[in-house]
Order: sequence, then C-alpha cells, then structure tokens
Amino acid sequence: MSKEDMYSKMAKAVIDGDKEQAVSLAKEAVKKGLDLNDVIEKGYIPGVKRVGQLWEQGEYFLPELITSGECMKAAMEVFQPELKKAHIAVKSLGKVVIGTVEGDIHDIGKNLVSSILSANGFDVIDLGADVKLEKFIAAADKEKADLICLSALLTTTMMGQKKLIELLRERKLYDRFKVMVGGAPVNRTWADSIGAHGYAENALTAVDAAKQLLKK
Ligand code: B12
Repeated sequence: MSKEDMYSKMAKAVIDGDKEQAVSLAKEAVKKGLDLNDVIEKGYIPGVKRVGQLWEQGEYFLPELITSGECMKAAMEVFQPELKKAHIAVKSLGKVVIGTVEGDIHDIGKNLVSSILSANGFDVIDLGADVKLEKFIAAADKEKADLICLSALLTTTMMGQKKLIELLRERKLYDRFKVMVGGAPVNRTWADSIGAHGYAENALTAVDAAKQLLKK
C-alpha cells in the first residue's frame, strides 16, 4: 500500500469511527518507519477535519464526534512511545506547560501540539483539558517553564487566554514566561490583540513558533 493510500485509509477510519482500523494503520505506519509527523498531519488530521465539517452540516451528531475523537486518541497512543523515543535523542529545547483553558474540554488538537512539541525536543508538561488559569501559572512557576501554551476551541473560552495574560501582567510574570495561543477560532489578530508572544495555526507550525520564541 502506498503512503497516500495509507493516509486516506487513516482519514476514513477516523471519519467512520473505526477504532480497530485506526489503531492497526497506526501500528503499520510505525512498523514501516514512516515519518509520524507526516502520518498525523496528512492521515489523521484530515479525518478529524472532515468530521468537523460533517458536524457543521448537521450530518454528524455528538456520538459520532466522540467516537472519532476516540479513534484519534487511540492512534496517538500508538505513536506516543515512538515520539518519546525521538525526543530522548535530542537535547531539550525548553520547558513547555500546555493545556486547554478552563471551561473547554476539547483536547484533540492540544494533544497533537503536545505530542509533536515533545517529539521535536521540548520538555512538555501537559495539564490536560479544562485547566484552571491558576493551575497554568502554578505549574509554570513550579516547573520553571519557558513557555505556556494555551488551547481554546470555543469562542467563549478564548477569553481565558486573554485573562491568563492579564494575570501574568498583574503579577509581573509577563516577562518571565512566553505565552503561545492556538485553537480553531484563534488567529494571529486575536493573539496580537491580547499580547500573546506567539501563535501557530497547527501542531507543526507550533514547533517552529516555539523554537523562534525560545531562541536564546
Ligand atoms: C471533536 C469536537 C468535539 C468533541 C471533543 C472531543 C475531544 N476530546 O476533544 C466533543 C464532542 C466532546 C465536543 C464538545 C463540544 N463542542 Co465541539 N467540536 C469538535 C470539532 C468537530 C473538532 C475539534 C477538533 O478536535 N478538531 C481537530 C483538531 C486536530 O484541530 P484543532 O483542535 O483546531 O487543533 C489544531 C489547531 O487549532 C492547533 N491548536 C490547537 N490548540 C493549540 C494550542 C496552541 C498553543 C497552538 C499553538 C496551536 C493549537 O493545532 C492543532 C493541530 O493541528 C469542532 C469543529 C471544528 N471545526 O473545530 C467542534 C467545535 C469546536 N465544538 C463546538 C461546540 C459548540 C461544542 C460544545 C459546546 C457542544 C455542546 N453543545 O455540548 C461542546 C463543548 C463542551 C465544552 N465545555 O468544552 C463548536 C464551537 C463553536 C464556538 N464558536 O465556540 C465547534 C466549532 C463546532 C461548531 N461549528 O459548532 N466537540
């Protein structure tokens, strides 16, 4: 099977909610030694994106979204140890605290950013989803993080990104940590307007943006 055939099968497995197939293709990709960044971006992400469109068109409902989310998660679990191995081979580029802001349970995109940053040499502390703003600050402080990454998928929870930066400013911590924001409704204009140091549209560009921000 060609790489392209595998990518489209991966997308289809996510769209169909076929967890067994999503996992088996993930294992095959690992076995074949494919570039996992490519596999995720070209195989699985287009699947989740299509699911999003089907939901917006009213063709998919919550159960389908959840099943597709689980397929994505299961495939990522296959990749995790491999991505970790890649990370061990490189010197740490910096410490990152990441999470989805409070009130928001979407974590598929955040998990991707977290895994890919980790695979590319960052030390990542993933706080999960629906994370209280105070918890981000406490973790960044305790871990002496260089970068705080905030994911938001709802227009309402984007406000949490703004609030966190305000809290950092109030506590004179704004110059101590860099903040990078992202998530489907987030864009460069929003990032600039709230004073975020960085923004990236997807997990791969997040790696370049993080490298740029932490360049010493
Ligand atoms: C899957 C999904 C769900 C799943 C989430 C499963 C999970 N474990 O995450 C479930 C079914 C649980 C769900 C629930 C809800 N959802 Co929903 N969901 C989606 C959907 C279809 C896809 C999101 C996704 O995973 N995309 C795939 C990933 C790979 O993309 P991504 O998240 O954008 O991440 C990429 C980039 O944005 C970026 N990125 C992400 N985070 C970060 C962080 C940083 C720092 C950086 C640099 C980059 C970055 O990199 C990622 C990888 O490339 C979107 C539709 C859409 N078009 O986005 C709606 C969507 C986000 N959901 C929506 C809504 C309304 C809800 C609910 C409120 C529904 C309800 N009525 O209950 C609840 C939310 C409850 C809550 N409090 O959070 C709306 C939001 C509308 C709005 N404008 O606010 C959307 C846009 C759908 C719609 N058009 O109505 N949802």
